[in-house]
Amino acid sequence: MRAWPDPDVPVLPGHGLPLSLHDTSSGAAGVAAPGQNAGLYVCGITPYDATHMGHAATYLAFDLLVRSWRDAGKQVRYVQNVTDIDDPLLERAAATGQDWRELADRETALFAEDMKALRVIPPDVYLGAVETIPWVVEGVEKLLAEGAAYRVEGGAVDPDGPSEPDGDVYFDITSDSRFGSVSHYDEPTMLDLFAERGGDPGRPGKKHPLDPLLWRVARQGEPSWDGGSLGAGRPGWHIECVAIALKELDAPFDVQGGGSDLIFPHHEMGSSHAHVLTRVWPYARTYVHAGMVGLDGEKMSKSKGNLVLVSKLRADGVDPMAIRLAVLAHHYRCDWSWTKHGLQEAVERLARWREAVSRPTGPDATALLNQIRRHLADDLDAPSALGAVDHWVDLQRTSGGEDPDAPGMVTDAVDSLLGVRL
Ligand code: 5CA
Ligand code: ZN
Repeated sequence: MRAWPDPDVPVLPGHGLPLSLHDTSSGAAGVAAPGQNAGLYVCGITPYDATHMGHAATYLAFDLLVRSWRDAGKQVRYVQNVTDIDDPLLERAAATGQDWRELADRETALFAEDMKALRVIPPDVYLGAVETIPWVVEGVEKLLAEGAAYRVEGGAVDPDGPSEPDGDVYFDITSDSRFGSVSHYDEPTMLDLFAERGGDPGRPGKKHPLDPLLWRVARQGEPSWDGGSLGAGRPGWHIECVAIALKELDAPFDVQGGGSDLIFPHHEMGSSHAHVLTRVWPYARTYVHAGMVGLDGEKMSKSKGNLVLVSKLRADGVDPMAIRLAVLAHHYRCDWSWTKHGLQEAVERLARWREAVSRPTGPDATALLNQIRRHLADDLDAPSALGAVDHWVDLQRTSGGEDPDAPGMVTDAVDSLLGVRL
């Protein structure tokens, strides 16, 4: 799958600092990727609807990470998937009378346009679930051979419902001694979240209600692919990301990222699948989760329909750099709500910054560059980095300065580290 083009990223004088990140699994902050190389896997979109501000905020958080890592001289290998086959996609396609492939292609292309407009650095490896099905089949066959997976018999799930075929494959969560080590949730919480986020706790024949689907055998009217010894079918969700990550990154890799709605079950199950498959633990050294973005106090989600779309704002003529600033005004780990007021503040901030750097000289900006780097190295504290730029801009607007290099240095620092082109 082709990602979107790379934005230009100015190279800055000096270099960035070791970057500390909060790890969901340990609950503590620590330097992520202490070596020369950094491996990053960020869970990608399920393309059944357009990119909303919540998705954008999550990808902008990891964009800041990639920018800071690169600034610190690291070789970054960034992998992202597209869940281009899954229940929500088929359900939306059926409800709206579209072909599921056309829906996925259209929304994936729109996402790329949004990411490009927001100057998000694309992943180095960008793969769809459909194009990596043989890797999933290989993984599920291995889990079966290890005794960590089992086939479920068919039959009616509820008396009035359709009869399910034999052979869906499920993961046995008790096969992983470390199950629970990512989220640390108790079982009632896990059961609630599992049911809410795509799991099927009530499926008859499972050994444990939390056991997740690995391979869904073909049903009438559903797309399916060759599954080797598994029979024709399609992948479960968690194994999709594990199969891609284990092929494209060495386990353990540095950061597994996504929104906080992926802590459980998605990243918990991924960790367990990978532990059994590789015997290596942890799967990712650091689990990084972005907070949930809402609209007027409610979680923004496709199913609730309360979406603020990046593409709609762009079509309304909002400068993508203002969208970026509106998002970066919130720490990535916070839950927050999108508001018109927040966007208006970002529009005004952008105008102030642009005016300040358009002058031929300004106050020395070396200290500002160091401050931006320091704030970002402290768990990607973008709001404080924006505050540091505000401070330089205020100085420029009140007393000005004589340094002819300063406006250019501020422009480059804001572009390179915050992705905001002035
Ligand atoms: N395809 C899977 C991941 S493998 C998926 O969760 N897709 S998604 O389209 O639902 O979400 C894409 C990314 O946006 C995920 O990292 C998810 O955690 C994040 N996300 C979804 N909703 C929000 C929200 N309201 N606020 C912040 N991030 C969100
Ligand atoms: Zn994922």
